[in-house]
Amino acid sequence: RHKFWETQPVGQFKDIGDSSLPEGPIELPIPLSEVKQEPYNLPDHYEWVTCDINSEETCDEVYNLLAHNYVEDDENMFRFNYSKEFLRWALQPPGYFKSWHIGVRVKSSKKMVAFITGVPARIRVHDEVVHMAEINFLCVHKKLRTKRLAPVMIKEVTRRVHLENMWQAAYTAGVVLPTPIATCQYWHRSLNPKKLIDVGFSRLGARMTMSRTIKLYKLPESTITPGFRKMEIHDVPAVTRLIRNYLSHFVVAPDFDENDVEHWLLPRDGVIDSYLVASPETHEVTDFCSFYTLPSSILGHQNYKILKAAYSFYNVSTVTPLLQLMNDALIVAKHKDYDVFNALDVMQNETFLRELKFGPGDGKLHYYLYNYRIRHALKPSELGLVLL
Ligand code: NHW
Ligand code: EN5
Repeated sequence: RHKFWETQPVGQFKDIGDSSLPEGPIELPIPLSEVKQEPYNLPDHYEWVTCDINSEETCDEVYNLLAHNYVEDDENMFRFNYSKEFLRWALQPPGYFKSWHIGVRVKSSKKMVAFITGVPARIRVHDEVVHMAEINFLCVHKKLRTKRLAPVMIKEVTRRVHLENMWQAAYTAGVVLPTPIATCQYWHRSLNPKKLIDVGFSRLGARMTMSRTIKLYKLPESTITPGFRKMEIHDVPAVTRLIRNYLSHFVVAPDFDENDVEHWLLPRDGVIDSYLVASPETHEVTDFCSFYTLPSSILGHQNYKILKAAYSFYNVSTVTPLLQLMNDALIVAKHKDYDVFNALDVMQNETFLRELKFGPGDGKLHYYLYNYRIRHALKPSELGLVLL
């Protein structure tokens, strides 16, 4: 069934439920001198390129490949449209390796036709902090599909990760592969219901009119929580303390230090938004919420070309109820003209989704680890990790 994945050090379907298998690495590291030193072979006429995402021209090419060939929903109505600024942010966290930003070009024309990336991350699994690669943006041009190029791309990124002495990876996908550590549900909160219905993202509910629907999703003009404000650079130490403590409660979660928090959570226009509440007495940060910006192209619509979506990222509440904190996040997102606010049922998100009028989407997201076995699949609420 899975000619490629059956050959890889990942949990196999046949092993599900086998409690004799140990938790942890499936294969042991080998000496770096024994890691294949040359790139894998590509079909004739194609060549590997290491992408300099800081180059305007390369970033444009990657952006265009993804904007036309990356992930679509199951009915091909929407396609992710990651912005160039977002790609630069996603691909250059502390300690990133340029060699993990891998393109494939046509030799003659130099046209970019495939892409895959890794970025380094420390991810804790139970009590073990593992140095991993987060793999994302695997994309093969529509005209080159089903020619088994993806397995070559995956093997090549694996080789380049090994060359940096890392042996595990984390990734998510909308498709089922051997074998998910968790399966999560996408939820959607309408902010601009009329547009969402017009473009086919959502439907008018039974016994609902447009005006009743607009009223249903109405939000207050301004945020409710006293002291709710944008995160600033001087907040990094306090946010790091808050988030580290919170993430320690999940089975799988990133091990963020101050540099990671500055990179991943400090606000960047049109990329990442973060808000917090600080105690006026102690100045300690008690509550935090964040969302990233990922628009989708609307495929083949007369009037609308882009759906502006916010995706819930990391949220922590210790004083302000999470429900109220997330309601304020919705109010901010509405003000900033997002059409929809998306979230997964990870961490404690289930405690606010229904109450804040999120509805389940038609998409699922499966989480995977490469070369690390977990004995039992996790509930979404045991996951403290959000990938972009
Ligand atoms: S998930 C988004 C993936 N991208 C898209 O869906 C974009 C649109 N689709 C495409 O571009 C986020 C193509 O359909 C792709 C497949 C390129 C997906 N992950 O070349 P073939 C990520 O980026 C397997 C993993 O003929 P294709 C995460 C498939 O099961 N494997 O197919 C990426 C089959 O193997 P099997 C996937 O349609 C994580 C083989 O590919 C997959 O032309 C990568 C068929 O290849 C997916 N999303 O191209 C893994 N989709 O065994 C990282 C299909 O079943 C692992 N396949 O025969 C860790 C590496 C690092 C380790 C470090 C120690
Ligand atoms: C790796 N970083 O299917 C990511 N999205 O539900 C790669 N559905 O937007 C993996 N089909 O349900 C990505 N509207 C996997 C996801 C791929 C994209 C995807 C789903 C997630 C999605 C929308 C639109 C469906 C259009 C037809 C959806 C319903 C919204 C409704 C709002 C009102 C309350 C009920 C729900």
